[in-house]
Amino acid sequence: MKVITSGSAYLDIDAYACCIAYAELLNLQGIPARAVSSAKPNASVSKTVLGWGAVLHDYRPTSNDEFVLVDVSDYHHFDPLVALDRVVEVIDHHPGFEEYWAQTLGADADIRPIGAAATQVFQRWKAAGLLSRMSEQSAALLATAILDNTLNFTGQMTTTADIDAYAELVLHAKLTEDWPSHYFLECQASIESDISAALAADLKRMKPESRLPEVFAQMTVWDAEALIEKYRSEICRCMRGQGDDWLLNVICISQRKSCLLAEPVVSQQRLSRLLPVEWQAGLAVLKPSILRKELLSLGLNANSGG
Ligand SMILES: [Mn+2]
Repeated sequence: MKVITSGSAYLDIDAYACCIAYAELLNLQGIPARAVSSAKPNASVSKTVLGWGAVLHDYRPTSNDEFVLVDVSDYHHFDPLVALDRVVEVIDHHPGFEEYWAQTLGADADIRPIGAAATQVFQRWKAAGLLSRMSEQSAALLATAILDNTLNFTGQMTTTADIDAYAELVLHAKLTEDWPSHYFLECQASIESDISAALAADLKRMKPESRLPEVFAQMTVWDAEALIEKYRSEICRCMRGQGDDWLLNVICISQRKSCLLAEPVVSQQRLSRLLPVEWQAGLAVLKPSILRKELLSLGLNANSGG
């Protein structure tokens, strides 16, 4: 049995879509596979998305299981059910562990800079010539994962492969033209209904070599300024509870920018050392928007002298 799984902290729409759609492809190819996760979906897996009815599978571990990791390659953050020595394939678009997996798995590690891991999974379907047999749910999940991870195609990691994959998937899934705005507004409503849960659901602890604030939360919404204005004190209270070096990146889809919120001066300084940032009362705006993994690349490159 191949167990398709992802990270330990939370499951975003990209990880969720990749687990389900890749397990479906392998099963169609006669390779027994299950989409499994011990982590809970975060706000990016919206009510409408959950309503499509695609689900993760139950899992009873056996010692013969092999693991396929999607949308994660840092083995410190693997789902706890993973046995590291039985990882047979990695599909990911986060930087930092390319070399390790190239040495361990060779061609079975597919880690590259691309907007969404969902695009990589789409390409597997395409290469297998099985796209016409993909379920509508999987097509809708992969399409939505591409929207989310590319920030509606405004993110700096967006490639033409992401745009092409979305175009094909959206037809197959029969999604309407207003799906992007509908989706992102729905995510914002869900975030606003429980701010502290939304923060916890996309919060990472960064290592010192990342040069980033130790506690780094991120959320993607339609209107970032409205959210920060309305919920700033609650956000700061939650973040202070996580440590004294923290940053929140609120990605604003409608205005294609990032609103950074960091009250600790030390956290503001970390960012300012990596890129030009103008802080005003703990707030800074970056245009175009930037993703945590893009900032991580900046920090790691700064270390290697690049
Ligand atoms: Mn992703």
